[in-house]
Order: sequence, then structure tokens, then C-alpha cells
Amino acid sequence: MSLQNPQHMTKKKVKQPLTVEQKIRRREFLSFGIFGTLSAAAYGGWKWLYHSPEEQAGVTAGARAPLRRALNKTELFFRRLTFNENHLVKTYPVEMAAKTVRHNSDIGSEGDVDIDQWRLRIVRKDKSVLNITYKEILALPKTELVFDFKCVEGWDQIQHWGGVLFKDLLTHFGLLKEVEMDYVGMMTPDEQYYVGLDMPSAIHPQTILAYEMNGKPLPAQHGKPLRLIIPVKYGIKNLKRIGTIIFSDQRPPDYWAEQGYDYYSGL
Ligand SMILES: Nc1nc2c(c(=O)[nH]1)N[C@H]1C(S)=C(S)[C@@H](COP(=O)(O)O)O[C@H]1N2
Ligand SMILES: [Mo]
Repeated sequence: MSLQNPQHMTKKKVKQPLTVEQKIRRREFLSFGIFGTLSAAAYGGWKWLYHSPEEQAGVTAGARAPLRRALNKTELFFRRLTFNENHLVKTYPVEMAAKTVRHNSDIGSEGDVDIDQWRLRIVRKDKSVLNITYKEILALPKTELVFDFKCVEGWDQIQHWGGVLFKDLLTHFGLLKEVEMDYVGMMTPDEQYYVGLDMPSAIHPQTILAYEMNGKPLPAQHGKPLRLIIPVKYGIKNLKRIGTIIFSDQRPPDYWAEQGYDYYSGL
């Protein structure tokens, strides 16, 4: 038997560890498996719930007690289900993008920055640090996105951004253990502004680390040299001038959540 024989090769094949892409897919697949199981359990569960005791006095008095316990878990489950590739944010033709782009606050991203000095610091799960240069980021595949950017203060605008998909960056740098974690934290170089993101939103197929606006390098006031564009979230999460990225299984600190805004801030 020749060594080139495919069957012979198959038998000897060693099981390869999962890639970042495969892990991302598995997360999505698991969501749907859970959905089927939950649907099957739904009918029996409803009957059980119907005969369960009502909650005692309080704001939500009258709600079935097990229902309250289940709320937190189903909330998380439906969020994950929402971030499937089939659920993309609406995009627009590039001609519709605003030529004069609105500008909001600049906490942690005031003034200019020296691109040659700047590094994207990524802190791995084991606490080792990756220092990535601007040039290395430009060398990765570019994705462009024209979408309706929404600020919680009540304005929205169709804008055109370009950069690297966050999931492509994770894949390129082999951040496998990190993708399995529950949250991503991003902060400005001076750590004055910081956001916490759930992993499904961070690895959503339209979440990009942008270095271009309207086809040109990012101006200082829009987050030079690299900002987050996460179209499934309100503007407050779209951190300008990223300095450091961390991963965690607990919610990373979030500037506006600390001021009382919704931590999730999803659309
Ligand atoms: N570093 C930093 N990023 C930030 C902010 C900020 O104050 N500092 N403001 C946020 C808010 S509230 C919005 S609406 C958008 C505005 O982005 P723009 O100035 O490019 O319009 O940036 C977000 N990212
Ligand atoms: Mo905003």
C-alpha cells in the first residue's frame, strides 16, 4: 500500500485541536442545540410552572417563583442566539454615508497620538502581553461597513468605517483560550475610558477595530489610530483610541455602566 493512499492517511490522522474559527462556530451550534432541548421541555415545564407556588410579597409579587429564577439564564441564552451570522445589522450603500461625521465626547482620547509610539496591548488569559503595531494591523484583511450609528443621546447617522474584524484579529494571533471567555474589556491608553463587552457581541461578524473613516485614516477626534465599531451596541460602547484589550469571565469595568447606564447597551 502506497503512503499516498488517502484511506491509509485517514486512519493515521491525528485529531487536531480546534481553531478559533471552529470554536466560534461551536458556540453558535451549541446555542441552537440548547434551543431544541428547551422547546421540547417547554410543554411539560409549563404545566409544572402552572402548579408552582406564587412569589411572596415584593415588587414582583404574584409572579411564579421558578420563573423569576429562570429569567437571568434565559436572558443570556436569547442574547447568544441573537448573535448568529443570520442576524446582521442593516447595512447601506456607501453613497449614503455622511460626509461630515458627527463627533461626541473624547474622554481618554483627547488631542493627537503618535502612531509610531502607539501599540495595541492585548493581555492574554495567562497575563502575557502581545504588543501589536499599527502596521501589523493594517496588514490584516480589511472589512468595510456602512451602518446606522446610534448614540444614546438621541442621534443616529449612517457612517462608513473600515478596519479589521475583531474575530479575524483573534484568529490571526491565535487567541483561542481567550475566545472561550465570557467578556472582553477595552480601554484607552490612559485608561480614562473603558468598556466591557460580552463575547458573542465582540466576535459578531460586523464588529471591527476600525482604522479608517470614509476611506481615510481615522482623524484624532474619531479615535486615531484604532477604535472599536460594534454595530450591535449603542455609541457609548464604541471606544475610541483603543490602548489595551483584556479578557475575563467576569464583567470588566465599564465607564457608562458605572454612571448607571445599561451594562449591555445592545440594540
Ligand atoms: N475614548 C472615548 N471613546 C468614546 C467616547 C469617549 O468619550 N471617549 N464616547 C462614546 C460615545 S458616547 C459615542 S456616541 C461615540 C462617538 O463617536 P464619534 O465621536 O466618532 O462620533 O464614541 C464613543 N467612544
Ligand atoms: Mo454616545
